[in-house]
This record gives sequence, C-alpha cells and structure tokens, in this order.
Amino acid sequence: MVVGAGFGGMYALYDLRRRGFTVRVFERGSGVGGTWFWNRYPGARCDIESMEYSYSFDEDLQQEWTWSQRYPTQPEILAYAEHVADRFDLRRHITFGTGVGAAAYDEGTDVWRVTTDTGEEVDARFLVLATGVLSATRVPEFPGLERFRGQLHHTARWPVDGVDVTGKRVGVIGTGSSGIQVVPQLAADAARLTVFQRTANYSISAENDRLTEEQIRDVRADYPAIREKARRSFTGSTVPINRQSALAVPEDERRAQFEARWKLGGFPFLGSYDDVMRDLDANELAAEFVRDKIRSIVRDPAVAELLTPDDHPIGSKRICVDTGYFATFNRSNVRLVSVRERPIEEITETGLRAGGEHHELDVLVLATGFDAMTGSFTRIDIRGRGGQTLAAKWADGARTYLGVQTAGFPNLFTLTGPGSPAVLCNMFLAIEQHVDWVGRALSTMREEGHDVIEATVEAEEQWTTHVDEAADGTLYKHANSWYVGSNVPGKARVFLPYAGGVGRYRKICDSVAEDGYRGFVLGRARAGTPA
Ligand code: NA7
Repeated sequence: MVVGAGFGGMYALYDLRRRGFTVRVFERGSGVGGTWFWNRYPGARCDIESMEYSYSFDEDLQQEWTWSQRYPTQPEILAYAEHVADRFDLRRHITFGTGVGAAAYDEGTDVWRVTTDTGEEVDARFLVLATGVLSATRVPEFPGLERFRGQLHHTARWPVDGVDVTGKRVGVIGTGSSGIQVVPQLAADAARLTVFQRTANYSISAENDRLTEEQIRDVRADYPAIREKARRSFTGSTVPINRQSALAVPEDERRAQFEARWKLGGFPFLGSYDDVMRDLDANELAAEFVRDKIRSIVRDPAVAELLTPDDHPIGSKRICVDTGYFATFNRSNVRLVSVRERPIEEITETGLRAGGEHHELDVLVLATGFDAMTGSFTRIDIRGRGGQTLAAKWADGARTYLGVQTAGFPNLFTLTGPGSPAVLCNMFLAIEQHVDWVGRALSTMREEGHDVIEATVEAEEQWTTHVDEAADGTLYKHANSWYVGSNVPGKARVFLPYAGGVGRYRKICDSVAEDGYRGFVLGRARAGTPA
C-alpha cells in the first residue's frame, strides 16, 4: 500500500507495479499532484528549474513533455502530474478522496492493518508513506481565529476556484516562500494589502523567463548526462558552484561575482562562492550584498529596514525565490506591519489586532507553513511493534535509518523521510532514488524468499548520529526554521534532512543494498500475503 499520490506516490505505484507487486494507493485529495494539488495560491511556483524538476525514469516522457518557463508555475506542474497519471495509467490503482487515519502492525501475521478516514480497513504487507515533506499544514493558535467572519485561507489549502480579492482588504501572515510568492499577486488586485511579518527573509529574484526552443533542445539532447551529474552532485543540482573562497578575492571582484549571480537569479546565488554556505564570514558578505539590494529596491528607508534580515545567515533557512516581492512594498496599497516585537494579539470578527492596532480585513491569508518532514507521518496514528506510535518514538526528534525506515516499524517505508537529503535537493531526484531503492529491496527480498525488512536499532542510532554530524559542518543550525522543527511549538529541535551530500547519500544507500541490506534484518512473515 502506498499513501499519497503526489510525485512520490505516483512513481512508487509505477515502479512497484512494474516489478509485479499488487499496489493500492490512497490519496486524500481528489486528484494527483500532492504539494502541487494543494498549493494553488496565486504566484505558487517551484524554486527549482523546470527541466530538472521532473521525472527522469522514462526517456520518452522527458523528451516529449515541454516546459514553458524556467521556473514552472503550480498549474503547469499540476498539468504535468495529471499527464503522468494518464500516460502511465496510474489512476485505476488510486483511491481518491481517502486519507489514511491509522495503521497498526500485527506482529502475529506481520501485516499492516490500515484504516482509512472513510472507514475502510485494508491489510498490506508493505506500507509506503509518500505523504510529502511539506504537506502537514500549520495554523498557529491565534486567539479568536474561529471568530473571523471574513474569508480565511491557508496558502496550502487554497480553494480550487481561486479567491477574488478585487477591491478587498487583505491580510497575509507569514513571509516564507509562500508569503513571498503570494504577496505581489494579491497586491495587484486587492484594495489594501497588509503583510504581517515576524521575521524578515532573504529572497533572490527568480529572473524567471520563458524557455527558448534552443534551451529545451540543448537540455533534451543531453538529458541522461545532466541527470547523472545531478545524481552524483552534492546538492542534486547541476548549477555550478564557484570553487573560490569569498574571503580570498578583492572586494570589487567579489561584488561583480555576486552581481552576476544575482542577475542569474534564484538558488545559484548561494553558489557564488564555495564557502557561502559553510563559513559565517563568507556568508555575511553574501548576506550584506542582498541587504543592499533590498535597500536599493524599497523606497521608504524604514520599510526597507524592516524587510532587511538581520538574525540568521543567508541560506540557513530555505532561501526564497521571488518575482517582484520587495518592489511590492513601494505600492501605495501595501503596508508592512512588523509583529516581531509586538506579536499578533488576536483575530477578531472583522480583522486582526497587533501592536495595539486593529486591522480591518475581508480576507486573511495564512502563509504560516508546515509541520515539515515529520508531520505528515506523525499525524497518522501509526503503531509499530508493541503498539508504539511513531509520534511517541519521534517525540525527542526523528530517528531513522537512511531516512527510509525506523526501527520497530517493519515493512514501513518513509519516502524522503527525515535523515534523507529530501528537501536539500531537487525533490524529484530524492523521490526517484528512494523509490528505486525500496523497489529494489522488495524485489531482492522476493527473490530470496524474504518478506519482512526492519532497520536495527544500532543502524538507526549510527545513522542518526551521522545525520547530526553532517549538519554540524553547515550553517543550517544557526537559524530557527522548519529544517530544525523550531517553527512548531513543542517540536524537538533536530536538523531533519541529511546534509552530507546527495551523491554521497546515494553511494551509502547503494552500498547498504549491495552488502545484503546491512543494518536491516530480513525475515519471513508469520502468515501468507494478505489478499
Ligand atoms: P515557512 O517558510 O515556514 O514560513 C512561515 C511563515 O509564517 C514565516 O514567515 C513565519 O515567521 C510565519 N509565522 C508562523 N507562525 C507565525 C505567528 N504565530 N505569527 C507571525 N508569523 C508567523 O512556510 P512557507 O509555506 O512559506 O514555506 C515552506 C517551504 O515550502 C519553503 O521553504 C519552500 O521550500 C516551499 P517566522 O519566520 O517563524 O518568524
């Protein structure tokens, strides 16, 4: 059984089915696409380039699908998901509109007993959670939220029919990637837009453009090599990192380099120099360059100062990639309200009170993020050996072996789970690698007469230590962010993804498989395969 029909679940279905397994998928949405099914807010766009942010498993697919822009929009990515579902005839094995509420491992039969929120009970030998890394939405407990009589929308639950804000007074809480993308779009239509910012964020202009026929042709001609290079790389991307140190070059040269990368747009800015993501002094030079850009774009110096990040290294939170975000604050209908020193006090029937002032609102948009990387797993009542819940096991921080399994939960696979590179690389690459690994493991087990696989506690402990050490060499721990779970009150502060490099991670996973699944115990189930 596979839970979720986003890009992870779709490829798991495709791969496991072609290996001859009987697969059933449950998806709570009414269609495929996962993240891109739910995040329909205006301006939603991927921050990875389209020709890389796509499946590589089928050569005809990657040759025939044509992306229109460098950074794909949500509608285009969703259209791609739907195309893949049709092309590979995936829908007949997906039950839509059905979430999985609970799953319990029966130690007597080595079977997962799964209960859906429509009341169905299904047994499965293997349970693959493809529930997404940024899918469990987070709504802060603002006093009075339930009283609000206007329209209330989380960016990741945006209505399919859209929201008409023409002539309306709109408030946005949150200035992460979602807030930064939605703000310019809402500002264009709303009568008044008020942005409630707690933490100023770095954002790099996307410099998005339409892809030319020549660009598409060049990538297609070289696709296999480009994909392979990405798989073996550190970041999962083919964008070159300048191997010089930012500290080793004269100031004018450094400025020219930052300027060139700024013009290139998006993530490549962080690769301006080799040490931007590793050395605080080098990082500060890049950060100051971006702060200067903000000051030069935003006309009101007081607003510019509020928008200028000062409490974390650039890139230590997921960098934002925007289209016209900072310039939006030059519009006369847009106001920035800092809720850093004086937090949001309450939501009222007609708006929001912050800093002693009441803001009248017709529409309130929550761009307040997700319980990332673990929330979509722990929100399901998953019980492994001895009835232990996954939520309880991970209460002090997620512990996994390779991010793909956790001890005490046999035959349960967490696709792109905590302890795997996941969000630190192109998600398609992460998904394909995990699904291929799981599929190969199940095929090998079938050949060898095994049907139970479980990570050992020792392997899990070693891997968890390794994940923690890998993060120590980076700047990620210097920020409060969803990478470390600090955006969710009460969540253990643990750096969740594996920061040791995508290529290295792949090699480790391959060597574990080649070594007879080192760190896993393989065995025979106590009862036959469930029907
Ligand atoms: P993020 O990046 O987690 O951003 C959430 C935003 O919401 C962030 O600015 C938060 O401020 C703000 N927030 C959260 N709670 C509050 C309260 N109580 N008061 C005021 N402001 C609040 O989520 P996104 O959806 O934007 O992006 C998630 C990822 O999706 C992104 O990184 C990309 O990879 C795609 P804070 O920074 O915590 O002060």
